[in-house]
Amino acid sequence: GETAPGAVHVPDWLEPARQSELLHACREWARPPAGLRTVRTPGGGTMTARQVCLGRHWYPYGYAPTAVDGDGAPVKPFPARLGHLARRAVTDALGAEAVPAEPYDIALINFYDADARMGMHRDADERSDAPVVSLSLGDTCLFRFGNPRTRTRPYTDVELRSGDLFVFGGPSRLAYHGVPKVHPGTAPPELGLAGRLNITLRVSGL
Ligand code: MD5
Ligand code: FE
Repeated sequence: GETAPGAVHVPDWLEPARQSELLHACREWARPPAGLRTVRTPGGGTMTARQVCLGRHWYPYGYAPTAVDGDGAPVKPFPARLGHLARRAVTDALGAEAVPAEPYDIALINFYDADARMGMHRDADERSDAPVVSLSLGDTCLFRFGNPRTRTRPYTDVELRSGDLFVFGGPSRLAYHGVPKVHPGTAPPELGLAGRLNITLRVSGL
């Protein structure tokens, strides 16, 4: 359903077998070099969700070709199949006319354990207004979708579950959002994941 203009939640978009495949791939991508790392913020804090990047390395606040705040190795390439997945996701959520002309070229994968959170923020480091595609695996979380003007209310709270798709396009592309809570032990048992994983697919415009 449409949470706000351009923000569309599609529950159960990934069938269980595709969730397992994607989880397996994420575990491979998380291995060194340029694997999973803790993100340090300019203020001296650390993000509680750990992250791995494909295509380009995100660090606060920009993109680099190497894991500049990790081991410095070149970032793993963005797999063509994630580009196909992104275009299919945008088509299903927003319609074929919303699929951008530029290729999807970045994946950011966030791993949340039971205590991880993500504070309210905007994703403004891309030089493209192409929709962001978000895929969730594992534990259910409380996702807080805000508004493009302020970090505060009004916001809409949505539960994101394993297999859910969320696409952020149009006026929702620059909305504030965050993950205030992960619900431990709520992942589908057959998936074999303790915690939550979120994959975002993006167009860098670089
Ligand atoms: C997550 N990730 O669950 C979320 C899902 C991030 C991040 O926030 O920056 O890696 S992506 C949610 C998102 C992306 C782009 C725009 C909007 C939400 N939005 O306008 O609400 O780990
Ligand atoms: Fe974000």
